[in-house]
Amino acid sequence: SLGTGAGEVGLSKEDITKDFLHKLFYHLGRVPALTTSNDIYTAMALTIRDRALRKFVRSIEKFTQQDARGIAYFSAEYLPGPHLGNNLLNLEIVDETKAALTELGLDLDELLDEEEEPGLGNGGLGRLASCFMDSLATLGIPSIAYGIRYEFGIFKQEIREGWQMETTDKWLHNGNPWEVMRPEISYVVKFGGRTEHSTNGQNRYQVDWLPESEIKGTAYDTPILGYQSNGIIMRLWKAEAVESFDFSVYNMGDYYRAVEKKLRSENITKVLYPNDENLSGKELRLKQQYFFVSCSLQDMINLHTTQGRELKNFHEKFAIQLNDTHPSIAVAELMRLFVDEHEMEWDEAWDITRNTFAYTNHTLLPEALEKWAVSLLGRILPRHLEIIYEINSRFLEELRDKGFSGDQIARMSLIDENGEPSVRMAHLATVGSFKVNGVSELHSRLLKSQVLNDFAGLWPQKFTNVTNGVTHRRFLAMSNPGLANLISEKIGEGWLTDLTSFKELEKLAENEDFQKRWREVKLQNKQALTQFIKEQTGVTVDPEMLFDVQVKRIHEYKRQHLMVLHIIDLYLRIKDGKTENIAASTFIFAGKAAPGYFLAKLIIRLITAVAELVNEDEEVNRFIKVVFLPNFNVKQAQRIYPAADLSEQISMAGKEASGTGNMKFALNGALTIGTLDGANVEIREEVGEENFFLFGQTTEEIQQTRNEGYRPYQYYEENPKLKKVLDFLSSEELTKGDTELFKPLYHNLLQQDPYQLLKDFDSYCSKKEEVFKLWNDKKEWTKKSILNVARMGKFSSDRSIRDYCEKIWNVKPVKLKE
Ligand code: 26W
Repeated sequence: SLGTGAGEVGLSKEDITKDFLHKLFYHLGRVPALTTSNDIYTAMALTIRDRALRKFVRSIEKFTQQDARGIAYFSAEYLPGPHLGNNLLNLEIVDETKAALTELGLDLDELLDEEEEPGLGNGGLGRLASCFMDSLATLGIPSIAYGIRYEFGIFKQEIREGWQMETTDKWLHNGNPWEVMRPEISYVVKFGGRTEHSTNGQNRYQVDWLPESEIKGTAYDTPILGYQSNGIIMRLWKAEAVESFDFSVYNMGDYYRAVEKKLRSENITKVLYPNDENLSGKELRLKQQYFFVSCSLQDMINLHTTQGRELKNFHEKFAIQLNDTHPSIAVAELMRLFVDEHEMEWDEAWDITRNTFAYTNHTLLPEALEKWAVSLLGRILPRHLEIIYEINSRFLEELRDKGFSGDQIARMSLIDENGEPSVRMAHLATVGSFKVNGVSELHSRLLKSQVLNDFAGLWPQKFTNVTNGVTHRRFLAMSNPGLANLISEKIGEGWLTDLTSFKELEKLAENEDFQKRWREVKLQNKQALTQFIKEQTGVTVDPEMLFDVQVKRIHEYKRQHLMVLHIIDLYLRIKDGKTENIAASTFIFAGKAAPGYFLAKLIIRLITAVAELVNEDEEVNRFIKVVFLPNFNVKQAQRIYPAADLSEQISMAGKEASGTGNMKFALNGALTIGTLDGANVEIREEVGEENFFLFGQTTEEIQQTRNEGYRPYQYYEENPKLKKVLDFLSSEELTKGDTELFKPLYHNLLQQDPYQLLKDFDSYCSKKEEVFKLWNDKKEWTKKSILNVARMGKFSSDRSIRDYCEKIWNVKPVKLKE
């Protein structure tokens, strides 16, 4: 027997040094004198991965052996960010590793800089999934994170002549030391073809799916550690060709055709679709979704049955959380596996299925609600379409029995018959789940009153809220060590596992010494960002200025251009010599635009045009500077949040489901200027309205404005300041002669203004005046900053996960220390 296998991997400085040199020599075949910085990073990553593996290697077995219910998180996206620093923190060996490297004449920060992050997500939804993994691991909840191992993640963004350019993200080009390939864990997934219905020997109605093609999915496991705790597994599937007869010796003549087929199979997990909040209806995307869902469900059934358990207990052993509708085809797939492949009766299978899934909705935007054309779905997944029809006909029957009207039934149907018939995935997820949740109080309320209103009437108990959270370990302890150390010095380190203990900082909010040190930390962080900005953009900024920041995906509803309108107003004022009430500010933007989203790309172009104008004008750049940092990602975000003074959360009310950047900024001591949207509402409630810059219409007021027949042109005509700012969009000065450049934005705002920027403009500008005023009162500003941090306890993802445990999964967090 191999026994327990490997010997111990120690955590002392000496152990780390020894293993590091060992990896460098035996794994990479290098001697210390002849290494590249990537070799050094890789050797250290492998050294730390061994220690991570040590923690998680038994967690899959534990997962199935234990009696409690395990959680499978299904998400098409993850954004874990760099692993090395976080793993060091979680293993509590930052100092040891630093010391080991220093002795070798190496620098930990340089190593951390080498790591290329897995960009396996678009934005908020993917990052939330990764924050949840951190908390699940820390809280010791048996769980698996299933997803897709995209070979190319979210594109890299470059700025050329002011425009966004996309290049492919070859994140695997130097190998990936954090993952373990599991060739023995693989499943076959079918596509296309037709079904055959028959009655078999035992008189059982049997459906066989005769697919057109088959693809193999192989597991790649990455350990995700918790703080002072074991880890969980992120299991991502990669598509490969099955070793079918195509590859057998009998078919040598067709070798090239076989290879082509293999290449086509591997396409499925090649690239992440870079659209957020806008569905493209692409066949390959449906295939990706089905592929990862089928592999994951087969894996779970395999884990379950190899433990000798019966499928009728499946829902007692597992809850599956659907991260938006992207994995919602799982409802039909689990039914197919139960009924067709495991010969379960429909009613029993449906019962188990509905008690297994829970669905999180992340958006109310109509253009983001997934629908698949019946024709496409039927061609790729013919059996699933039949199953969806069967689920639907039984569901609509139930509605008829309950006396629902024809209109209501048409609205609730899983099939949308308006125009091209399509499957409404949110309805499938809702019908197939035991709980449905939104991601902030406001969003959950709107979900019930708008998008899923009829369903909330039918099943009020099914609907609940779990407000998002963020891991304060990555987004404070790791990325803002200055502030973390200052806080720990005052209240100890208990906050690492209990963010509510930050309450104790309240009593220090007016302490002048503490305030001074608080400001020193912020200034240091701003100096570091200043240097980064210089490296990335060539722009020199002054860390003494107010750092006013908006970083997130570029989208009209998020209203980056509202911030730009205000900057233009400042520019015009400065040019007019009216500089009295302006606090010297650096405006920082970052974020990617979906490659096919023209107006979003034009907003980036607008920011870069304003930046160029402002930064080069000696008269103006003493007062304001504007920066667009290219290629926003987790790694960059970790540099930005600690250095921000003001956080811009200015979406049109009712559109941002939650936001999570808002939490990361406030956690790092930025004050927020924001609308009553998403989790802003709850942040303001927690930090106190006097410590939050609120502006703009409420969701209800927005609705009312629209109902009354909103005419943006009227605001343009009646407000001379706004008119000047908007007209400036086509000035020679801004456009360098290309006066047509921003016309599409200009017309959009004057004619439709779907996100009511013009209506909220005045309210935003006057709030900015208050910001400037407060900025000049250092003590008051610092006090509010401290109070913001002190009152962020609610927004740890540990709290979110505890809420999921209690309100949805019905499991108890039990932290198993090793
Ligand atoms: C079909 C294309 C598509 C792709 C991704 C549609 C929608 C998405 C995501 C749901 C977009 C997303 O990331 N939503 C964000 O989710 C965060 C986590 O809950 C919230 O904080 C953000 O408000 C929400 O926009």
